[in-house]
Amino acid sequence: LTPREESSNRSRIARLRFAFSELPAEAVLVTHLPNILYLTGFTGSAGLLLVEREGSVLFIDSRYTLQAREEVSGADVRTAKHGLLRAVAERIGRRRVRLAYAPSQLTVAQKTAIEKHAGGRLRWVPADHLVERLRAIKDAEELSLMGQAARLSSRVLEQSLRILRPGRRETEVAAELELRMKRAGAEGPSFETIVAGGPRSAWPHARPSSNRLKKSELVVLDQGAILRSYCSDMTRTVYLGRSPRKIREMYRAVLEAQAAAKAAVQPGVPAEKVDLVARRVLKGYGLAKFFTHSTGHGLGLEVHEMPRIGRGERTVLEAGMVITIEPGIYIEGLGGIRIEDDVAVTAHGAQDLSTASREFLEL
Ligand SMILES: [Mn+2]
Repeated sequence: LTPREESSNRSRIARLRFAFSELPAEAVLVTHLPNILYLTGFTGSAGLLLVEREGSVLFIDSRYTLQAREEVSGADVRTAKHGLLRAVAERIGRRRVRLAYAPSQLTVAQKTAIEKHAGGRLRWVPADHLVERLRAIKDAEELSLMGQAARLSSRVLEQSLRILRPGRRETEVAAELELRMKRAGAEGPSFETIVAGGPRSAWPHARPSSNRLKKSELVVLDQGAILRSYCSDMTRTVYLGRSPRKIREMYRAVLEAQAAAKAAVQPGVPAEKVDLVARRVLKGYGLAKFFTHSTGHGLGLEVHEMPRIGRGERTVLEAGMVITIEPGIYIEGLGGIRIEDDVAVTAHGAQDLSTASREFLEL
């Protein structure tokens, strides 16, 4: 742990305290693991973080004692003997505590177990997104890591194009992409790699199947890597063989929509505006009805996080956010075209983190 990492965890917890100082609460229970990672550095698969006005305690089980000693800073670590929920409840004890929690990240069973073991003077204060709002704005070190993750994905995708040919199974290509990511230093894929050929490319979230790629088909490749806990997410669409003009025109329309959406990215702009700009371009080509998902999403420790770049999303873009811009069109029977990049919001607009070529490739 570097001194810089230690001080950054402390300041993140300090910012969380500031955020909940506006709530009628003495403490926040953090249950969502990516939030715990963000605040303390802990990468384990189980833990609960209690942030109080004065101190913070991360409760773990004995599997993680050594790991937490190495990873955690900014919070005290306690190894719970009789379960994490009971340890949290015992810490609260008979005190009269108003405890903030995220309703979408605590089950009814967990809540009941804490109540059972606490002294009965516990009050719950629902508060979603306290940590997620902090996470949406990346610091310089996070931006640097995300740039590296995006470049890694870009290189892996470009290098893997040469194995794309008729006869290859979708699963085989996906496995190759994931292997290359790890060889390039990634911890793993940030989601199950999508390789979808022909009519299946019209399924925006197709899982790779045992189908073999065929000549004269579109292939959508959507992949991301995790590098030092940060995700990338990038999509390219290629054609196997010489494409009909209609497909090339559709590709150009999607690329134009993506460029227009990127150009609309500015601090102060509501996220829904960026989505609207992409949609308007596709509308001009009569393709808007085939664009069936949002234009993008925030990216960071999780592959989907705040803000959503879609209809009705009023969140205002701020410098330091990292988002995807990924318009796509999906036509039943024919296939899909999606072009996705990761961009950082800067004072001067969108800065591309993904570096792979966006030119339409006919392989
Ligand atoms: Mn995405």
